[in-house]
Amino acid sequence: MRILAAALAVAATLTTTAAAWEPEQPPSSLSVKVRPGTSHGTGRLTPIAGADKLVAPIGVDPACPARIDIGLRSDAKKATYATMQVEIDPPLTASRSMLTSYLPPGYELGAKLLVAVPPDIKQGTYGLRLRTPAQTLKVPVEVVPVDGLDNGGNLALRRPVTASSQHTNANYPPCSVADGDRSSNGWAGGNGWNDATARAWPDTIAIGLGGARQVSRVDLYTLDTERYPASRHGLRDWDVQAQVGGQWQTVAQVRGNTAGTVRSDFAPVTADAVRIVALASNGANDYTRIIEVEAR
Ligand SMILES: [Ca+2]
Repeated sequence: MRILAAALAVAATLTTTAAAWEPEQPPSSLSVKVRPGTSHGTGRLTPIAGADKLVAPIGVDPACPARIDIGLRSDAKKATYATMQVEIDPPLTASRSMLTSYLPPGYELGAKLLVAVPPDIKQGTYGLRLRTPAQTLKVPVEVVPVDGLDNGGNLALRRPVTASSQHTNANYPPCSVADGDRSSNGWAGGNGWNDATARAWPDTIAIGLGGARQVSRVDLYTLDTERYPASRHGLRDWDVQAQVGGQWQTVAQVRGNTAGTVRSDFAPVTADAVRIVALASNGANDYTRIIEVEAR
């Protein structure tokens, strides 16, 4: 019986811990990862990038800069101390000027690179260069106003975001729900909003649409990973609202959700902004956690 009691005490402790779950401290968006890769056998250090170009919008919240995966693969025959220089054309600035680590052959070194765009910059194509002693990889950076973005029909992309609260940890900025990245894998790295008021509801987050636009659909991406499934850490209940003629109207309601992505369709309205009124989250029912909100 004593063993059972001890087990129950442990279970109770775990439950308490879950209820008080705090967003884990981020590894920081500037952290560097070393992981096994595949050597191409060239005997050199090869710069790599997660995309063949970076689109960097002008005039967005500095808390949500443009970002791209960068890295370095060791195709060397032996373990080596690998270094890559990161150069960017001014007036753009990058979050690091160098990537460096000890690397066994066939291993990759990776990091997120954040690129800040000053508001008075000229539209155009700028250069980002990733240099190893053997090779330079050039990644064009297309600097465009938000109105010039290819938004795939998502009227909320890179528009201004206002939230009812902001977590003291700067890695959960409200603007991250309109940064174009729907993946929960960026959680705690600047890619999703976590509100600041545990177990207090409602929480709201609103996104301007850059003018009056016809809207008939809103997609919400809540936190949903293997470690933090939506059924435990995601948003459960919310209203979708549209700002029509200066007034907020509820256009859709979601209740009892356990999925990572929810699409709400409604009769078309002409709105300046859309808003999520969060009413409850799953499991611990503690915080609102939203990765992305899209409007069409
Ligand atoms: Ca996002």
